[in-house]
Amino acid sequence: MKRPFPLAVAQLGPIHLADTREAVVRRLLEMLREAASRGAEFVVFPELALTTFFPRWWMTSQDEIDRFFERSMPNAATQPLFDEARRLRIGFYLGYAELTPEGERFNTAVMVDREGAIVGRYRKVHLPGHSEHKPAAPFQHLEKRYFQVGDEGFKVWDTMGTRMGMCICNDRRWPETFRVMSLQSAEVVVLGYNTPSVNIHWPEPPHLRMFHHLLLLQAHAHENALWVGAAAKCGAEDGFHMIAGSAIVSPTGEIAAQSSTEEDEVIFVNCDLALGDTFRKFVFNFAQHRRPEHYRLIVERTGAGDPLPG
Ligand code: CDV
Repeated sequence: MKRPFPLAVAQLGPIHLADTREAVVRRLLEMLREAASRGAEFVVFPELALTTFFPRWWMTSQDEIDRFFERSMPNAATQPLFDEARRLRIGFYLGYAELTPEGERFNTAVMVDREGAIVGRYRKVHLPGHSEHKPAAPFQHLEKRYFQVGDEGFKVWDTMGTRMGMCICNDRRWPETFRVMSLQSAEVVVLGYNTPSVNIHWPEPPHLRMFHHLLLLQAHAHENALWVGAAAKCGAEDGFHMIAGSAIVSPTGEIAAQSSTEEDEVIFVNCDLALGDTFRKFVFNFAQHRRPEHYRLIVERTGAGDPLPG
């Protein structure tokens, strides 16, 4: 029997430094309404969805840094999104920079239910980039400077008729992210991302950025028998290009929907959660077939010579 979970992903085109939160929220509202009109009951917005991807900028003034952070959620700028979600009976995932009352800073996402209430919060664990200034690089990736490592792990929430987990951008490159959530029986994992097309650390061929992004979503969806909804912020933001490729991926590992632009765009799939049940029953049946007692690190050293590193 089918178990429908009508899911939309709302990709954002660029948000420039001069754009206000209010202008961005108007774009989010438009996509929320489109998602609802297409029958979606949950919509995924990107990572750091309220501002430009500010870790590309080296900043030393605390005031300048602080203006990219939210001190509360919802707040005056985002309240209309929560109100509209409640009116339309549609939940959402929203990424933003969180500044806590204690002065901690996280790259955060919240899960909001169809009542417009926050039911879950995730703080990004795998922070890419660097913390020092790289003046020779075309742009910076200063997540390690502006954020702390998330301190709440990878939780899952029973909400809106499914069990759902969250992660953020670079987390999607790590098998542990998805496996920890699937070990807690997640059926859906949602995430947002800002992925620069240029790698500032080595001359990576540009096509690999999109290839790895889709490869990882597809592999993790299948090997964990869950649906994945991934939302890009993309296009030339402040003149720096980021990949698009927002996607909804099925537990088969197939892409069920993918964005076709580098602008604001809604994609939609009426996901069947029963498809995940099938793979969890017959292939990735952890209770029957997983063998954690054999997943030990064993390096056998034979013969003469220098010991292996590590
Ligand atoms: N925002 C990110 O986490 N971006 C990284 C980039 C730096 C590689 C990503 O994994 O897409």
